[in-house]
Amino acid sequence: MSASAVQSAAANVCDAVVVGAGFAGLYQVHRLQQAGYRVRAFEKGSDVGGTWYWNRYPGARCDIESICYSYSFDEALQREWRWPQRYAEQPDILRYLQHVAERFDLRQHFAFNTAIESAHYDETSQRWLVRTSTGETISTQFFIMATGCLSKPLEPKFKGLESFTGEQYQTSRWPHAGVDFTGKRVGIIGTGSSSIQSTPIIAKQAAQLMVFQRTPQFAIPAWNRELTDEEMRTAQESYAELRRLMRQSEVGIDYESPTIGAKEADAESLQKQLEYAWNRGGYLMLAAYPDLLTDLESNKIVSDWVKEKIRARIKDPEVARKLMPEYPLGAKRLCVDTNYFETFNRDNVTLVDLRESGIDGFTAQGIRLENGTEYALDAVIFATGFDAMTGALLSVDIRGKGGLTLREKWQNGTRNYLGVSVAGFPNFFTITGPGSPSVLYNMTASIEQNVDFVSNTIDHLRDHHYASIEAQPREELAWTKYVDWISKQTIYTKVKSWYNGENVNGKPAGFMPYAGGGLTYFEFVRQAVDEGYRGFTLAS
Ligand code: N01
Repeated sequence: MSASAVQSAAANVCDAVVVGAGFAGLYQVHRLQQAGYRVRAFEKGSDVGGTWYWNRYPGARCDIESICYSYSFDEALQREWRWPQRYAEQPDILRYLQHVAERFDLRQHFAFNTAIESAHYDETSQRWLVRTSTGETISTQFFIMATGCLSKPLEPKFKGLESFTGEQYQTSRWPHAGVDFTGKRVGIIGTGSSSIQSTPIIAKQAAQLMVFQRTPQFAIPAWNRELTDEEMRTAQESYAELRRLMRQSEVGIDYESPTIGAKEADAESLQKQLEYAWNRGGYLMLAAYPDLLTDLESNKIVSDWVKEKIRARIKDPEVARKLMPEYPLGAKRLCVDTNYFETFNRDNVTLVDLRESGIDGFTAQGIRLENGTEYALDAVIFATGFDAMTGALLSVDIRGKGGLTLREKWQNGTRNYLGVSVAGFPNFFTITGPGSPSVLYNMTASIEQNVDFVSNTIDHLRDHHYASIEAQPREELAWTKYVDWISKQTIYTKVKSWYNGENVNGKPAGFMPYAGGGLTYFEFVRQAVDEGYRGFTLAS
């Protein structure tokens, strides 16, 4: 064998393959390479960033306050980074992740512009054979999907779309150079977070904007603003305490909430508390009362109050009626906005209510509704969402013991243990898998805790000379049933949403994230570890 063949064969044998270069993949690679493992990492995009690499639409920003939306693992990193705004916008978050990649020299471990096509477990060698889109095959002991929850966009499927002669964009695949809509008639389909963030900005630029709405959404003002030097300095100096408080909460952020439910509050204190929550803004509205996500009566009190606030932002009562959400506040992912509802007061913005007549399809000139109404467009934007939580995992041909595919295993719904491990798929980990709190928790904080779990587990196997770990089928079933049961104690199951897969045709319905709270979840994980990896099989 030539020297270069030996070198390339060595590169194709490693301890761990990590997929994804977002918050999860970057930290996972950092932890493993710090501990001396041979790591290969792969990313479909041309650089680091994950969600924040792809979602470059105008107005994209996080809905968790910036100072909480960052890594906690390195004190110097958190002390040196300065967030410009209360809610960081996409370019700042991307800059942060690029900074992290440079600071810890992580890019050297990644192959960019490279997708993972398959990962097959070989029972004889107890290793995964991972194949890439560039034709490489890698043999690895551990296979880690750090692919995020909202990384597989739904492809727009509309009759006649191929005949449309205007420009087409997707919020989750926005051109890096940006788009100039000046003077154009623009249509945006969808009214989830991506649309709610981009609509006000596009409306200011376009000649006309038509917003095609199938389901009206709740959005709470972000009250975004610049962070002062003083605020940032205080945060930097007290990060240790802030992180401790974040980890003590069920959602991974530091907030206060009253101890009584909304339905127990008297009228005066209710009004005061709701105004307070509204003025804190954004996602913190859900912390107005502790029972909003579990008690429909309490939720209705607050939902009705929020609807009045929304109504007051819209001048035309008929437009306001059409924009009014009809489901419990927070049951679909709560949107955080800046001037969304006010945008419908502009003369160049039209709300098209698809509940009156749905989209029939596209013509060469634009969109035609089922009732025959046509909207001429120069450009259309699809803000139509994602195959959430499982989309990215199932887009890889993952096969465990006996050649069983993950898709077959999950054909009737997701099954795993603690959201991280799947029975029959040894040494395979998901960082933000279904069955973990992920999107119901501060993502950066849940990622860090699960990466720590995976990294510590790999260390444990190495130190105790085990070759593999996998979930036990009985514990997996118990966890899956528990995740389902706990979701039914909440209002999340009262409406169709991407949380329960009902936005994707043919996807098995079932609430995917763990809804019992992050604090509780991480305690389950800790206990399982303390009890010698209870629920897992460790094999030599
Ligand atoms: O996607 P969505 P998103 N015809 O699924 C509509 C995160 N995120 O990209 O509700 C007409 O929420 C669909 O209608 P309906 C955040 O977690 C975070 O906006 O299914 N309409 C809906 O209105 C968020 O929740 C931030 O009836 C169609 C919209 O398209 C998640 O990503 C920012 C349609 C899809 O909304 C997803 O948000 C952005 C059709 N055929 C995103 N198909 C932050 O702030 C779909 N729709 C951090």
